[in-house]
Amino acid sequence: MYVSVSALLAWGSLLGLSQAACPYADPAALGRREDAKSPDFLNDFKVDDSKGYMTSDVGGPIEDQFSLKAGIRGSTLLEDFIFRQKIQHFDHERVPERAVHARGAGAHGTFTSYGDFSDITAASFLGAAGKKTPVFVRFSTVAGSRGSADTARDVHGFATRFYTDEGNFDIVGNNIPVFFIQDAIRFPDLIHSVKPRPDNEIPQAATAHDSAWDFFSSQPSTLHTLFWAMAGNGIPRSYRHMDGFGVNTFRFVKEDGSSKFIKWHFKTLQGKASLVWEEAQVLNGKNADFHRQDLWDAIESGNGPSWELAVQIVDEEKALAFGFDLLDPTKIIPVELAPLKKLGVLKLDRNPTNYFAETEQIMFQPGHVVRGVDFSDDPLLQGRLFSYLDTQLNRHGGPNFEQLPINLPRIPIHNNNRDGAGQNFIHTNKYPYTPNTLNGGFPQQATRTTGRGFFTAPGRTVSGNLVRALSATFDDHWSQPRLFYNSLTPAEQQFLINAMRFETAHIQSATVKQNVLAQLNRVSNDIAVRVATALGLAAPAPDGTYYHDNKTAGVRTFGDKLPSIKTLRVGVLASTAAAGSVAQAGELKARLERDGVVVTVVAEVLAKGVDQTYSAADATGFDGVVVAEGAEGLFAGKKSPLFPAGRPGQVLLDAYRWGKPVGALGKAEKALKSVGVPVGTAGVFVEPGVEGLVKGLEGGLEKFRFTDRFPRDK
Ligand code: HDE
Repeated sequence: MYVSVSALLAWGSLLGLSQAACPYADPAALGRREDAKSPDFLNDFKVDDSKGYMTSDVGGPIEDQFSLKAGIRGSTLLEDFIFRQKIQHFDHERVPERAVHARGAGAHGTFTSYGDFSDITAASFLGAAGKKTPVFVRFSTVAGSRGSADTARDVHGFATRFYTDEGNFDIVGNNIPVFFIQDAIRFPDLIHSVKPRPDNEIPQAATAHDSAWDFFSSQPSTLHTLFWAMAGNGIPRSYRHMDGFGVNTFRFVKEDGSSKFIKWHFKTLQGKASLVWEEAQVLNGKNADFHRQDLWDAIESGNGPSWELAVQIVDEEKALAFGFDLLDPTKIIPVELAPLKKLGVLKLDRNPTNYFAETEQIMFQPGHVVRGVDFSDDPLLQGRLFSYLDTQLNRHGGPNFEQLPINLPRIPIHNNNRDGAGQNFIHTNKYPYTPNTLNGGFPQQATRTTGRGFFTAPGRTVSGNLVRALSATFDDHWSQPRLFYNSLTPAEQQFLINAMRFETAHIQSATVKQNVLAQLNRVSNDIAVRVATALGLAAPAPDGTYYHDNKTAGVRTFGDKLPSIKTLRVGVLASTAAAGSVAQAGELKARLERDGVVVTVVAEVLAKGVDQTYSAADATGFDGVVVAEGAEGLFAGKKSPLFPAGRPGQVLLDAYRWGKPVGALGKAEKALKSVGVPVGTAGVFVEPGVEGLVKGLEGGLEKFRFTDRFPRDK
């Protein structure tokens, strides 16, 4: 493996370093290859197969289409190293998938700091306005295996690697700001309870089963995260439309060694948006790749997503000042108590070249911190600091995975770690120990004052008796789920209730059902009653110990206008059999595309101006649906061998039922009527001309979902 000096120099400038200040300015100091062709660090590792002959792994040109046989009809020979090498490599292609977060997608981008934040942290990537740091982000679901569907209801991973000029820094976060448990030692129990049953490996990527709810209801620390997952946050519209959170409390450490507690936040600049459960379920079958496709397409079209990185900062003496413990990862700090301080913007703009080499082999660790960032004593975080490195040794099979191109820091590595499987570096130092005199004392020891040595908070102290227990300050599991629930719109509250009804209706055990109702009742008697009703059970009498009417901002996924409709998708339903229908759809498409909306014209057959057929189209693919004139005849029960019975009407009606804006041009209004879409209600747009329709429809896309269409208990 080689690292090119000119690639590093180019990274140096991306990192915001002047050529003179860049540590790679002296190629000799690096002793690595100097023939780089591109500023992309990873380019030096890429293999271009566009010319040349097929070779074996060791380089000789070969023919690999027939095995070597003893006679034309004879058996294959053991000496056929070409056959053996090819088959053997194939036999070893798979590595263990991640124990959790196996299903995911990632992309490259850049973080740009808004300013010099040395007044709060010594982290160099936050040290100057406009300073740029390359990043790679991987999004994921938690429970499903690598081949599971994207739109399973789940917590979603949001892991970010910053390739800073002082080493790699990872925020290994989620799209939900809290976690199910408070002590890392319970993580295997949590995961065993949500993963498929041990006997028949059912269900895949789902919590709607006995063991998950058995654990949730026996371990009420799960309730807060569970509430977020049962609301829209568990089924985001896309990775681009969700926030990210560091979850655990970390510390910012300043140059003088003083520190404060922080919580990391990534706020989506696309706006938060969620699917509704019925469409998420349909998507699980129709398009298991929905989220990865969305991210890929947005980046390919030049509309890569952005997030603002922010922190909540709290004095360490205030760890218990808010009525909960800042070391407890099941709690948010409501923004009313600690405002978000914005630090910079993260933009994703480049798709990976090779999924395995980049997205699969990236190894994030909460322990990848840089100067200026430190851990807290949060017992979940402490356990995470062990687990990621450990599981990665298993996945990679050896200790040198940090040398893989996607993991390699963009700065030189000097230490006395040696050998091991897959060692890529050729160390020239014959004295790999410290202290030494024979190598001139190198590599030198950096300290806080010499060589910008890495340090964790020098002031940290711990004391106390050894105990296997959690602090009583971690005991309240019910107030914050209630805070979350109180902060949702009534429609979202109903979605949450519906999700709980769906999940609990799958529970077989009467005991587990009763335990669930008892826990819900501690959050809210109203919730317990509404879930119990659907289960045909009586709810317990109110238990008001933790009831309150407080609310907080920023937790809901419905009810706020999206800041942009760019990249949202609209399906225009047309007919190739009706003169002018496809042309009118094309006119609407051209107009919407001027505003960045992605439009698919659907008709019976593929033809000029038609992007998709009815047989392959579905409302899950669109954020809004419009019928063009001439297509109305397809909705009145007309049968055709070209599409499944009723498909045009199904696309329109599903879009309506799932709360999406729908519409019709001119006489296509008939289509709405024939499938029962109530013309004249909110989010249903009928206009004679394209311009008028676009105005209404775009407002509808901004609103995203018309939640009044969903029936509510009250
Ligand atoms: Fe993880 N987690 N986790 N987790 N986690 C892993 O590490 C673990 C937790 C998160 O895209 C694993 O390399 C323990 C919280 C993400 O590659 C594993 C505990 C949060 C990813 C592991 C937690 C996360 C992982 C599996 C409780 C949000 C995917 C593969 C103490 C802050 C990163 C791997 C990627 C992955 C352990 C809890 C986020 C098994 C023991 C809290 C986003 O080591």
